[in-house]
Amino acid sequence: MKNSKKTNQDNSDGKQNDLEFNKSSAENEFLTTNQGVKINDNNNSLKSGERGPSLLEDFILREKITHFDHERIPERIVHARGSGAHGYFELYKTMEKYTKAGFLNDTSIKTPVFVRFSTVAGSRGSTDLARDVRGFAVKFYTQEGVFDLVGNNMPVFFIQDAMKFPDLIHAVKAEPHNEIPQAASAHDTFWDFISLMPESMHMIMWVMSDRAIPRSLRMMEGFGVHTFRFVNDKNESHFVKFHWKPKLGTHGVAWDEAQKISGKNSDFHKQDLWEAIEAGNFPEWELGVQIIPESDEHKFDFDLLDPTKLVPEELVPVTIIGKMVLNKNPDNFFAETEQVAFHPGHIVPGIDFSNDPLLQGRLFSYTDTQLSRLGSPNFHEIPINRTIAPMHNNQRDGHMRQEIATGKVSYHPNSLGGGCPFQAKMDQGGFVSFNERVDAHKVRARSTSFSDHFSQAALFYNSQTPIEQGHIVSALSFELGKVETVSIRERMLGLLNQVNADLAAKVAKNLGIPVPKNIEKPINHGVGADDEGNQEPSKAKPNIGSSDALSMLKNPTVSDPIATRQIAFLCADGVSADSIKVMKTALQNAGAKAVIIAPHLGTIVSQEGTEILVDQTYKIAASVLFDGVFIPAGKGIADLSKIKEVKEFLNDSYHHCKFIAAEAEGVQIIKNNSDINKDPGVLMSENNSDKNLSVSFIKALGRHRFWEREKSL
Ligand code: HDE
Repeated sequence: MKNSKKTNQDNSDGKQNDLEFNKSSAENEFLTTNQGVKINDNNNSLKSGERGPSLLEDFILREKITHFDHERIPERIVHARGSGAHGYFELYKTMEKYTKAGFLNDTSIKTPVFVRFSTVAGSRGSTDLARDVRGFAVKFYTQEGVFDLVGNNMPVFFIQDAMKFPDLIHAVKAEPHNEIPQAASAHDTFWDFISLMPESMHMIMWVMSDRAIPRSLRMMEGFGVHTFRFVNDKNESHFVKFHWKPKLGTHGVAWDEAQKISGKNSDFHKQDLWEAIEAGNFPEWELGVQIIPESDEHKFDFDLLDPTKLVPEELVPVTIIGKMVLNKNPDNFFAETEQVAFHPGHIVPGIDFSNDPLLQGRLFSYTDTQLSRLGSPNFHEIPINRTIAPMHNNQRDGHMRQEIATGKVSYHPNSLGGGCPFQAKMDQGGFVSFNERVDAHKVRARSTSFSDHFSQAALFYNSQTPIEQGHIVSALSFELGKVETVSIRERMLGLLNQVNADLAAKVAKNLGIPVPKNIEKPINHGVGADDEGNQEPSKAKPNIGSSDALSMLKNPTVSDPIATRQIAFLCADGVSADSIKVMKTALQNAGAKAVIIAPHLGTIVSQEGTEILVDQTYKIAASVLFDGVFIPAGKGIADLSKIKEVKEFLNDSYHHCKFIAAEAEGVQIIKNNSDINKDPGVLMSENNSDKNLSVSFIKALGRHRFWEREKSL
């Protein structure tokens, strides 16, 4: 196999040369078998007589059916449901002081990337809007090899040691006896496990927050989670944490909304990403790093190797070093998004691992899983996985090998092949592991520096606005309310009480049981317990403080806040075309999309007598698929009151704290609806085509939601 060489510029227009090389198109071609024989009849199998039995010799039928029978490959054990996109990464400023990685040194290099976002627990066909952590995996095709940053949209994880990962996943997946529930953590086995795993409490705060129900994959932060190392050309190491910051801000939906979206459009996130890229609204993230000198390793009151801890931005600021743009959808879901194989062990010179015991376990798992999922050690030859760097070694053969290695030498050292391929010295770009000194006993143990399970959980909770704290209380009340075993609920309340007494009390009230006075001794020696099963009932440290970076609502993104947002226009015959035009133009100028909804498809006739093209009907459209609503002026608008779906639409928008705007006759629809209180999130104007209304509506939409409304609901 020849490695097709990419240049720096290859991906600037979203093209992947390796993929181009393998693409096929049937345009103006005959239908053939896999052996290239032209097919004359693709409708009838070969039979002994028109009504007779089929013949075994029908190689065309057998080939077609056999291939079909083998179309599926095992879905990923975790992160089965995903969406992918191509793009590129550009560096703002050189990082050569810290790392020798070429793509982080040279600002003229445009590195192609492929990104796959995913949920964790659900099957491949499950809903996008499950309450779950999202995978955020980026494959950088660098000139020195593939670097995979296989992260999540939350900066910490449930467990501290890889040994517990199969247990965590068994607990969260559908229960094995009846395979219920799909893509949901609200069930007994998950919370049974969690209630015995105090180390997961920090991550539990994150997954019970609105981070777990993003508005869009384009509106999520990303994190490398583990501490990695940067290594420079003097072989000096710094610890590093990776962050992705979305240009569109970080936003979530309401939980009731998430559940309804799952019914109305379970591909909501996948479609949103696809359509944004097709429309040229390329999502962007900035890459940030927190850099910690080796000498500061022990300066924090948590352990940098503990993946249940983050490094607060107040302690180590995030330095923005570059940006990633996703500008091309895959051509084929299976070939690219399904077959892409990420691996935290795919690193390049200049990047190295830390001893985080979760990361260390991952380094084994990802190749292993590809062997069963993709079926061969040659998965690196699948176009989406190929490096753009020259690749030569003495690995040979195996299932579905594509490379035709020439010559008789496949070993090293050799003289017959002139010693090729050569080992590369460090100054020739050869990878050399950071020479960390390790001098220790061989033990199965956990460092005591990993044992504060509650302080950062409390830090996260403290850092949220009261609205966000309310959402965490509701999420916990929902999840634990679905748990059937009362002792599990009680154990969870005990743990929540270690994080924050007020949080525990509020959840306890909703569950109708008291917060246990003493934290129960784990019945089966939960992790962290001594030989007798006693667990140290540590509490969060007092005065833990707060960190604004952890809240979504404290971090609004000011640039272009409503770009790509979808606004529903509730219309009917007799609507005012002028009213639509003024609002639509203003929204479009701000980058948002106006969607005309009416009782029927085709066109409606405005009060001015013009025809207006309808995008969706009330039977198809649902409030949960939109970011805001506008009811235009017009004599015919009064008829909207008669349509049941319009009332549902408005009520859902209102309950999900969306901004609603109405003008002239449209205002009457709001006034007639007794379920809608006139709060500052409902913008009304008695004038037709009111430019001021469009200005204030756009400003309001930039806030994403009027969450304050929840108090009155
Ligand atoms: Fe993964 N994880 N993981 N994981 N993970 C996989 O690899 C695993 C962990 C993450 O879009 C699997 O190719 C172990 C943390 C993402 O294709 C598997 C442990 C983080 C993806 C696997 C972890 C992740 C995966 C399944 C604990 C955030 C999807 C299919 C030691 C930093 C990548 C596959 C994609 C996928 C194992 C923990 C992120 C089984 C053993 C922590 C984003 O190898």
